[in-house]
Amino acid sequence: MSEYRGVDYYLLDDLLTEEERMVRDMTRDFVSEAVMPIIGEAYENAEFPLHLVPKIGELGMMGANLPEEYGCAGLGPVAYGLINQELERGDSGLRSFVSVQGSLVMWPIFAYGTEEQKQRWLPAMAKGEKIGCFGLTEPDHGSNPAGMVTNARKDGDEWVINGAKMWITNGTIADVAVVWAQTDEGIQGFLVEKGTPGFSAPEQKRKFSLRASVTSELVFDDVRVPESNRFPDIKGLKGPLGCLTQARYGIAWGGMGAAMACYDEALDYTLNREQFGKPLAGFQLVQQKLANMVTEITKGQLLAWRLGKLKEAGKARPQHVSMAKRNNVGRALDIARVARDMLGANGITAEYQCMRHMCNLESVNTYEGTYDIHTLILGQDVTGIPAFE
Ligand code: TGC
Ligand code: FAD
Repeated sequence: MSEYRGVDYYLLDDLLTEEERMVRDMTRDFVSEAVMPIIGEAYENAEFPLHLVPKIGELGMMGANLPEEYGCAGLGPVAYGLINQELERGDSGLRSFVSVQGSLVMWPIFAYGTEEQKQRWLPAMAKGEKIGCFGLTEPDHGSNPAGMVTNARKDGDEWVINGAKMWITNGTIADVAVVWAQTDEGIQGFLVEKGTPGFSAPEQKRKFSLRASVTSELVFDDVRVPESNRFPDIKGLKGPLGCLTQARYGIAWGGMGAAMACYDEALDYTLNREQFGKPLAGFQLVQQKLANMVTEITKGQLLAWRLGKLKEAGKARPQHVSMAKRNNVGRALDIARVARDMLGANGITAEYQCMRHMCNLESVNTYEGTYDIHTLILGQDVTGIPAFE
C-alpha cells in the first residue's frame, strides 16, 4: 500500500462507494510504485514511458467505463474519474495517454462503430496491445474544428483521405487513428491504420510541456481506407464533440490530481524549510497561499464528484462538463504556479514536481477546449447568445 493519502479536507472519501475507493487506491498505488520513481527522468528526456502500458491495461484503466463484454472494466463515472485523478497526480502525460485511448478512441468505436470494429479494437485496446490516437485539430483549425479542411472522398468501396492534423497525442505510437474529415455529407469519422500507404505520423519535438507524452502530426496523402473503416452511425461535428465531452470529464478529475500533488509538495516543503528562524509555513503569507490552495482543491473535488453523479444519473450536459474542465484545470494551473513560487529556487528543478505539473497544465488548459472556449460555452448556456464569432 502506498503511503500517499492525498488531501481530502471535506472527507469526500465518505461519499465514495467501496468499489470507487478500491479503484482509487489501486491506481494510487500503481502511480506511487511505478510512475513516481521514473517520471522526472522521462520528462527530462522527453520520453513517454511506454513500458507502463501493459500494466495500465492489466489494471483495467483503459476504457474503464466501457462494458465488460468488450474486455473493459465496466466501471461507473466516479471510479473512472478517480483513475484520471490519480494518474494525473503522477503526470498529465500519463493521464493524457489514458484519456485519448479510452475516451477519444475506444469510446467513439463503442458509441459510433460497427460490431466488427468493436470486436477488432476494443479488447486489444483495453489490454494496451493496440494504441489509438484522435485526429481533430488541424494547423489552421484548433478552437474551430468546424472549419477543418481534411477531407474524405468516396471512390467505389473505399474512401480517399487528404489533409493534415496537428498536435495529436499518441500519434507516432498509434496503431490506429480516429480521423475526422469533411465529406459530401458533412464531417465523418474514419479508422486509419498505421502502415496504410500515404499515411504518416511524424513526432512534434521541442515541447516545454507534456514532455512525457508523444505529440504528432498526422499527414494524409491520398490515403485509401475501406468503407468498413468508417463510423456508420454519426455525421456532423457532434461526432467528435461527443468524444470531447467524455475526455473533458476525465480531465476535470485529472486537474485536481495534479493540483493535489502540488499542494502536498508545497505544504511539506514549507513545513520543513526554515528561513528567518522558523518554518516557512509559519508565516502568514505562506499560510494564505496554502489556505487558498486547499480551498480550491476541495471545491474542484466537489465539482468533479457532483458531475460524476450527474453523469451516472444521465443528467450531465456538455456545458456541465465545460464548467468542471475549465474550473479544475484553471485552478490547478494557478495552484501549480503558486507552489512553484513557494519552493523558491528548488521549485525550478526536476527534484520536485510542481514545475513539471505547471508546464504540463499549460497544455491541459489549452487542449480539449481552451479555458476561454469553455468560458464562451458557459456564456452561451446562461445567456442564450453565442459569442464565438
Ligand atoms: P455547435 O453548433 O455548437 O455544435 C455542433 C453540434 O454538436 C453538438 N455539440 C456537442 N455534442 C456533444 N458534446 C459537446 N460538447 C457538444 N458541443 C456541441 C451540438 O448540439 C450540435 O449538434 P447538432 O445535432 O445540432 O448538429 O458547433 P460550433 O461549430 O459552433 O462549435 C462550438 C465550439 C467552439 C464550442 C466547439 O467547436 C469546441 O468545443 N471547440 C473546441 C475544440 C476542441 O476542444 N478541440 C479539442 C481537440 S482534441 C484534444 O484536444 C485532445 S487532447 C487529448 C489529451 O492529450 O488528453
Ligand atoms: P487557437 O484556436 O488558435 O486559439 C489561440 C488562442 O485564441 C487561445 O487562447 C484561445 O482561447 C483564443 N481563442 C480562439 N477562439 C476564440 C474566440 N472565439 N474568442 C476568444 N478567444 C478565442 N488535438 C487533437 O485533435 N487531438 C489530440 O490528441 C490533441 N492533443 C494535444 C496535445 C497537446 C500537448 C496540445 C498542446 C494540444 C493538443 N491538441 C489535440 C490540440 C488542442 O485541442 C488545440 O491546441 C486547442 O483546441 C486549441 O487550438 P489552437 O492551439 O489552434 O489555438
